[in-house]
Formats: sequence, C-alpha cells, structure tokens
Amino acid sequence: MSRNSRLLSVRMRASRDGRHVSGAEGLYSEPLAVRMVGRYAERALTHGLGRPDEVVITLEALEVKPEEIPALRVTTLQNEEPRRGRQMAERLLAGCGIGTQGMRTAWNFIGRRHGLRGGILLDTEGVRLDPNLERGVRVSRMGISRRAERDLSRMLAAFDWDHQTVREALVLASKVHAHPKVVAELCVSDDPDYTTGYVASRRLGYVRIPHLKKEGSRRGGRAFFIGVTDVPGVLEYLERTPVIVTSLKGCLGLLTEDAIPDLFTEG
Ligand code: PML
Repeated sequence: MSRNSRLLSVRMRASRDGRHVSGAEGLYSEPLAVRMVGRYAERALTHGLGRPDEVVITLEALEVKPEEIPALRVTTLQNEEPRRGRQMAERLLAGCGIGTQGMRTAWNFIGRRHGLRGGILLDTEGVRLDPNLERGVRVSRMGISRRAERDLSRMLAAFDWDHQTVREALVLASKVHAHPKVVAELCVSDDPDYTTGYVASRRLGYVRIPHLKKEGSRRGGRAFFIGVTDVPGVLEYLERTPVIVTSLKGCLGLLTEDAIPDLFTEG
C-alpha cells in the first residue's frame, strides 16, 4: 500500500492534572497525518478550556479498511432557554422509545462532574451497560473524507453552522448511529462557552438544540442508549472499528418544535 493510500488514525488527548481538557481525532492519508500531528498539537496548546500539562498524540496504521458511512441528516430546533430545550430533547428521546427513568439517568450523568472523557452506555430504562464505570466509553477511530468534509462545510455554511465543533460531533454521532444496536443518544457539551447539544438516532438524524444548558457550566457528556444484547460487540464497534464518513444525508435547516413529529416520519 502506498503512503498516499494507507490511512492512519490520528488521535489527540490533552489533560491537566489528570483531567481531560480537549481531544480530537480523524483518519488521514500518511502525508496528511504527519501535518495533522502539528495541527492537533497547536490546537491542544491553545484550547480555550485551559493549558494542558500533557498532550498525547497517537498515530496508528489501520489494520482494516474503514467502513464507509453517510453522515446523519442535520436539523436545528429553535430554542432560547435550557428548560424548553430539555423538554424538546425529552420529546425526541421519548419518540425513540427511551423511558422516563432512562432519560433521568442520562440527565443525572450529564449534570454531574463525572470527569469521564467519553460517554456512558444505557439501556432504554437507564441501566448502565458499559463495564468500566470509571472509564465510560470512548468513541474512536472515525473520520471524514476530504470531499465529504468540503461538502459538509458548504452545507452547514448555508445556515451559518459551519464550525469545527459541529462537524466533529456530527462525524462522531454518524459513526455511533451506523450501528444497528444503538437506539438514541443525548449529548451536552462540557465546554462552558458552548451551550448547544443534540439528540441523535438513525431515524431522527442529528438534531441540534441550542441553549440546552446554561452558559458557564462545565457539566456535560454523552449518553448512548443501546439494546441489551451483545454489549461487548457494540463497545468494540464504538471504540475500535474504523469508520469514515464519505457522503451526506442533507440538512433540514432551522425548524420549530412543532416539526418534531415530522422528524420521525421524514427519516
Ligand atoms: C462537544 O463539545 O464536542 C459536543 C458538541 C455538541 C454539539 C455540537 C453542535 O453544535 O452540533
């Protein structure tokens, strides 16, 4: 395989006093991977959440060709305040079959200072399924092709949503929901300056909710709701199977809460 055709997973994790500060990753051809090491180092050292005392950058040659997947369809719901945003998130999760207790467990996890870098796996009633409660689940080994990233930037720019945070979260969610056992996901950023979160599922797509938390809060995280069978298989997929986004499923733009029922039928 030539230097240009083999893909590498490049991952950056930055921490301070053992606590996660920032992270990023992608799949790149070898020449680009070399350039990304520098870019990720710079990004880690200039991150708004604080100066890390340790930055670990990993380059790993992929043993298998990444699975090609489409990005989830993108929507943003109009919202001005966290209480309303939370109600919208719950309507979306309920439509995916998540029970009240499942939602409560997810919000409790997201609302506490858990110090986990990744997310947690829950069944639809909120029973924790990932085996290592201290570590959680780190979705990894995903990326986007250069062409798909260009198209994605163009698509998001039409709505003024073309930001790295959005693109990266969409790639992660697209990997997660390409697995048939994943039912839904709730994500709130732990960045105190970033208040948009999302609910995602294969049917709904990637549904962004602005002002899902109060500005200034460091609380956040991801809860993945999955079916109860083959948890090790899902875990292996999320953490280790390489996946690359090579196409898009489009964007429905900015919608009001009234459009929520349509999101379930237009998938
Ligand atoms: C994160 O901090 O990485 C999570 C971001 C979630 C929302 C991204 C978006 O605006 O779509």
